[in-house]
Amino acid sequence: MGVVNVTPDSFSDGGLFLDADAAVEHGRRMAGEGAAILDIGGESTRPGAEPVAEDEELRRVLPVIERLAGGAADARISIDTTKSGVARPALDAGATIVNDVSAFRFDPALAGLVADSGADCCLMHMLGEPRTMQEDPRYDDVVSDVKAFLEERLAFAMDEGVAEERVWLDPGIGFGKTVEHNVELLRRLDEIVAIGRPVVIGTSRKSFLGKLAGGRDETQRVPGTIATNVLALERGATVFRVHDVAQNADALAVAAATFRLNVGEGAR
Ligand code: HH2
Repeated sequence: MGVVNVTPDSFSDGGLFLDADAAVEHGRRMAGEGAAILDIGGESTRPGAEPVAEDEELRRVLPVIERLAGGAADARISIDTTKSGVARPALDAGATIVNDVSAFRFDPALAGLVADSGADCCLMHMLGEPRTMQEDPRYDDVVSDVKAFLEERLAFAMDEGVAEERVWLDPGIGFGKTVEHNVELLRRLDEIVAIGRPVVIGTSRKSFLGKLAGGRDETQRVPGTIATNVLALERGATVFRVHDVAQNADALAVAAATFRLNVGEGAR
């Protein structure tokens, strides 16, 4: 899953793809590099971010979705939003996945929209909201707490009519988590996979990778991103949300071939 941030303020690529032509070209290139999904967002969720009004968010993403879904790229289109007022036109324009970092908490009506449209959805864990989530995050046990949250949100989605097989789950790396919380979630990701739904993982360029590697800035976090994605693959994740598609796709292809070989040998 390649990230297309049509925003002025995203944490690692804010402003680079605010222009629709640049965003479409970026999406087209990532699809060529192997992204099966393009995740298009018009609102930053970085720690401390202020909400973006619905009409502004729509103004940013809709022209990009129309062109990428309309044949500019050979990939499925995901709309990264928490608002049904943005998701509805995006789905009408050809998006087939709704990626909601609030897991239907901010706009519960989004669940019914997803149900009616037959789209897939990704429900992600976040502690509270972006504005305050990094202020002293605490858990009893981060993996058990995140797992319980995702199970509850899956049940809510199904109550609202979303088919179980349409739901993907994401532990929300960096969303109200310390470095230790992020590492623990990755180390025990198999416990989230055990819920039984596809697991999405989004570590790409995030600050904990910079801290663990001795203070790397956003542009220097590709090796750390790859390390976490290979570990997540081994623990059962199936969707990898990244900014640097070519490098991650190569690493995951090699890792996947190696894991398959191990499985085969074990079976003989
Ligand atoms: N992370 C970000 C945004 N959306 N969606 C899912 N499912 N999982 C994630 O980990 C995730 C996400 C944050 O990254 P980015 O879009 O690059 O930054 P910003 O929110 O500043 O635009």
